[in-house]
Formats: sequence, structure tokens, C-alpha cells
Amino acid sequence: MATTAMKLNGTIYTTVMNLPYSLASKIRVSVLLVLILTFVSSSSGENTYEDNAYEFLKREYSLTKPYQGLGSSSSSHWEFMGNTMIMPEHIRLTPDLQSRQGAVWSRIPCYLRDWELRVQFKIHGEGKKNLNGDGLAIWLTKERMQIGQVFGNANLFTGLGVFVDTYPNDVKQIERTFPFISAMVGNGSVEYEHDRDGRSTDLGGCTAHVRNVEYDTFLLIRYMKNRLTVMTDTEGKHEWKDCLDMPGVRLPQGYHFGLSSATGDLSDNHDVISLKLYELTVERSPEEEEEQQEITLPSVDYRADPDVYVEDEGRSIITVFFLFIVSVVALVVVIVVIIFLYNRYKENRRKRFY
Ligand SMILES: [Ca+2]
Repeated sequence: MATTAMKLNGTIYTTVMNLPYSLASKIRVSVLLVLILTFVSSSSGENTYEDNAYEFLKREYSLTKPYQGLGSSSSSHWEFMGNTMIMPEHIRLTPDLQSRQGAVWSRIPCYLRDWELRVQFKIHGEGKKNLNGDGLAIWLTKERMQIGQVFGNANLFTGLGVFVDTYPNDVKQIERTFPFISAMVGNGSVEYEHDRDGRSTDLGGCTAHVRNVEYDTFLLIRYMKNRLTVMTDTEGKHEWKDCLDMPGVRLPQGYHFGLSSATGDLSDNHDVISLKLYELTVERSPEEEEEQQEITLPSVDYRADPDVYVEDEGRSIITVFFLFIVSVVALVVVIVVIIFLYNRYKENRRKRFY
């Protein structure tokens, strides 16, 4: 971008030099300003939005110290369940003890169409690496306040789940390093397979070393124009790192935000420090507006199948079919060549006899 701008500047500059002095200097200043702005906007790319989204903190969907909006009274915006403990500095979803489950859930259904959720959390415990578990999950689902097997929440959920999985349950998984952050969109009938770390249903994800670190760890989940983006700030560098980016994610309105965690034989302290929800203001066309209204069941337009086993089965059928076709073609070619050579041989012999 900068190179193009410089070339452009050269052309504009030559033209400007031929204009009266005062006008020329004004234009030169303007060109300089445009170039500076171009440079600034291109170099600060990381946290700017492509679509000029504006953000507003929504307090009713947020949780910050000293967590006053969290309680059992019906006037509170959030409620908690299981082993959750509200401390002055954090909300402890589970302590570093076996077989604990905890969750916090927003009481108010969310009707924001474009939003960004920033979660500050801390996972820490006595266990050595890979002798800890299980992690935590962030939800935006139809169901709420249901204890279950998916990081302390019920399986067969309807909506979005983002998982910070700290324990590799699937021993066959060698290409993923844990802790692993992934996301899944459930429609109420698709199961999260805990034994396979949700591998058959996830939308991808990334490794993030979030456990027993000294610096603050953050997760960003952005849902804008049906695009789901997950970013992490877990290295103490105060910058967002790409983790997952998936267009065509369709989530209906009126779901609930929640956070849950569970420990099993292995454990950790799973603490939430803050949860901040920002509304993003995005311009939409009437078609996009209509499209959004029609979403009644969560879905994903396209999901690259990360499931190695299923892929192998599919591939073997295609491979057999392909090999069969190739063999037939090769056989025909060989027969044609043999006939051709035989005819030439016969012709040569005939010529020799004359
Ligand atoms: Ca796991």
C-alpha cells in the first residue's frame, strides 16, 4: 500500500508543481495528510475492523469486579451454580479439586446482532503439565443453567461454545498441542465428543499456553456479520493473536451468554476475572437485514472437516474409483498401442516380401 501511495505521490507532486504557489502548497499539505492517514491506518491493522464497526460496552452482559450484578436475586443480571465461588478478585468456577463443576449464566437473552466478547481468565493449579484438567467454556446458547458433561454444561446444546481445553482426552491426537482453544456450533442434536476433545465437530482453533502463567490471559470472541473470530492474548504481549476465523456462522437471536468449567480426576482452579461484551455497530444492506431475521437454528455454511478418520474413509472410496478409471484407460491405451505396433510390423513384413 505504501509503495503505491509513494508512486501516486510522485505523479500528483509533478502536477501540483505546475499550479499557482498557494494552491499548490495547500494540495501538497492535503496529499501529505492523506499519506500519513493511509500509513497510520495500514500499520495499525491488528485491532481495526474492516467494516468500520463501532463498539459500546454493554454493562448488563458484562461481569467486572466486584461482580455486583451476579447473584441469586431476580434483579441481578447474572446467576451462578454448582461449585462457583465469588471472590473479590475473581469468580472461581472450580477450585483445584477433583470432580467439581461451576457456571455463571446471563439472565438476559442477547438480541445484539454484532458483538465482541473479551474474557479475562486464569487457569492455574498444582498438577504438572498434562496432569490437570479439564478447562473452561464460553457459551452463547438457547439453554442455560444445565449441568452436564461439556466443561460442566449440558451436551447437545443449541448455539455457540468456545472451549479452552487444557487436557488431551484423545490419546491418538498427536498433531494438537494442549491447551487447545476451539469452537463449535451446536444445533441441539450434534454431540460434543468429550473423549475426542470435540475434534469431530469443531470449527478449528489454536494452541495457547494459558495455564500457570504469570501474566494476564485474554480471549476475544467476535461475531460480526455472521463471521466468527476468536483471538487470544495469552503471551503477555498485549496484542491479539489470530486463533480462528470462520465466515457463514449463523446464530439466532435471544440466546444467553454463559461460562462453565469442570474438573474430573484431574483438576485446576478455573477463574474468570472479567467478561466484557461490546456491541458492534455495523452497516447492513436490507438483504442482510432480512437474512438475519430468517435464522432460527444455529448453523455453519462451510466447515472444513478436521476429522481425520472420516476423511480417510471418504478418500478411500474416491481413491478406489479413481484407480479403477485410471486402470481402464491405461489398459485401452496399451491395447491400442499393441494393435498399432502389430499392424506396422505386419506392413513392414509385407513390404519386405515384395
Ligand atoms: Ca479435553
